[in-house]
Amino acid sequence: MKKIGIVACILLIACSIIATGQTAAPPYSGPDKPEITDGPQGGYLPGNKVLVNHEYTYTAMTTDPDGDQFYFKWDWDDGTESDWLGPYDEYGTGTHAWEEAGTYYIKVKAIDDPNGDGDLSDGQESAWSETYKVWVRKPLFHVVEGVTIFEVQSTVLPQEVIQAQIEQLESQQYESQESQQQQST
Ligand SMILES: [Ca+2]
Ligand SMILES: [Ca+2]
Repeated sequence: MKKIGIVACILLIACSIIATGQTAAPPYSGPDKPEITDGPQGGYLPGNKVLVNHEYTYTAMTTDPDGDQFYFKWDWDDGTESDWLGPYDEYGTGTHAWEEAGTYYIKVKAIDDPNGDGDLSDGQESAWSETYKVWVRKPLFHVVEGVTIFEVQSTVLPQEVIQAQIEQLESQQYESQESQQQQST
C-alpha cells in the first residue's frame, strides 16, 4: 500500500507538472521595444543636415514575437506625435519637419494588430524606443548683391575658401551687371 501511495503521489506530481506546462504556453505579447536605425541627425554635411521646415524621414525596426504585423507611432519631441503608421513586418518610417531650431530627442513605439484588420483596439503597445538625437538648425545664408544665395558651411570649410567663393560670386555678379549695362546702352 505504501508503494502504491508513492506511485500515486509521483503520478500526481507528474500530471500537475504537465498541466502547468500546458497553461504556460507562450503568452500573447506586443512588439518588442523598437529601435531607430536611420535618419539624419543634423550637422553641416550634406545628407546629414536637418533644417527647419524641411521634411526628413526616419527609419525604425522591431519584431513581434507572435509574428503579428504592427504599426509605429513617432514622438517628434516638439509636442507632436504621428498617427499610428503601418502596417509593417520589420522596418517602418516616419517623416517630419520641425518648425523651430533646436535639439530634439525623438522616439518611437509600436503596437501590434493580432487579427490583422487594421483596427488597433486589440493591439498591445511596446515600450518607447531609446531616444534619437536630432539637431535642427536654420540655414546659414549669404546674400551677394541680393541675388546669389548659398549656404555657408562654416564649420566644414576654412574661412578663406568661403571668402574665395563669395569673391567669385561677387565678380560674376559684377560681370553680369556690366554686360546688362552694355546691352542697354
Ligand atoms: Ca503580438
Ligand atoms: Ca485588430
